Amino acid sequence: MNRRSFLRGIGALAAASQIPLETLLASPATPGFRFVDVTSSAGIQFRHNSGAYGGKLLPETLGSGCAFFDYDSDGWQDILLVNGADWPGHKREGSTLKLYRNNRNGTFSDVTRAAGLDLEMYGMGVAVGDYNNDGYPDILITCVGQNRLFKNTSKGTFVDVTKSSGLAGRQALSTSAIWFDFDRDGLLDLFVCNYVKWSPEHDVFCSLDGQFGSILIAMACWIYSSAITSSGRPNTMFSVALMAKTNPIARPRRTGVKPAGFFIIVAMARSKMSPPAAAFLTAAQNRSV
Ligand SMILES: [Ca+2]
Ligand SMILES: [Ca+2]
Ligand SMILES: [Ca+2]
Repeated sequence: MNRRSFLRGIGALAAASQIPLETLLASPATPGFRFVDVTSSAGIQFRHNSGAYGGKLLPETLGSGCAFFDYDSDGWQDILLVNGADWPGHKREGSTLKLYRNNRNGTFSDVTRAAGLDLEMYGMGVAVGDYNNDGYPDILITCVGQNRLFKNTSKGTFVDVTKSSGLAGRQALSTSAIWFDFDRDGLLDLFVCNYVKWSPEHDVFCSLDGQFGSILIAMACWIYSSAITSSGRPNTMFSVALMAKTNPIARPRRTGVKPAGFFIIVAMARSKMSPPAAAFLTAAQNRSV
């Protein structure tokens, strides 16, 4: 139910019951539970760094994601927090991902450095999946620039396999990603969502009066199908299988900026894909227009 439907329903209920609308809206909800902020007492000390220095760059308004996952397979959920970074030429504090290990008593310990994840990158999101089927979850960090894939060594550490996995050499503003078995071969494949073609040089300031503005161009999403080699590393069998028709997604108007972005996803080789793959593409196309 969206907000409009909710308010319409509340209005109808008020009219039918003759209870003033203000009274209904003011009534406290009783979901039967409540949340308590335990961030500090749990040992989580994390501050997101957007890198903002006054340039008001687009990625500063996005990100970043986080994940609950059991990286050491001890049966207790651990926490990974994605971080941004300082922009080139505006170095200030330095910031990295943060991995917190569950101490099994309501507290967490920062194990970022011990896990080999004390790395700086402008992260957007994270997708967790055991791509090599060894029972230990691996992580893909979507970034501004180069996305990063980290393989879980099963010894409490991660190694960067971005290059050996075939994911290197692609710069983008990637937002979210998902692991799923694209072709039902038992091995997780990877779908990466990209936002728009962006660089600091092309980040034009938009004003509400329409005097300054830019047109952002949607960027193709990527899909990777992996096969595990004898070394346990994934092999990218094919990469770009989708293309996005470029569209202007934001225009300055005199009354403000109206986001009107959408992707039109087209299968480039639909006829060569398995029925599940073609069905996925059809669904993606239907939902994205
Ligand atoms: Ca754990
Ligand atoms: Ca794994
Ligand atoms: Ca697969």
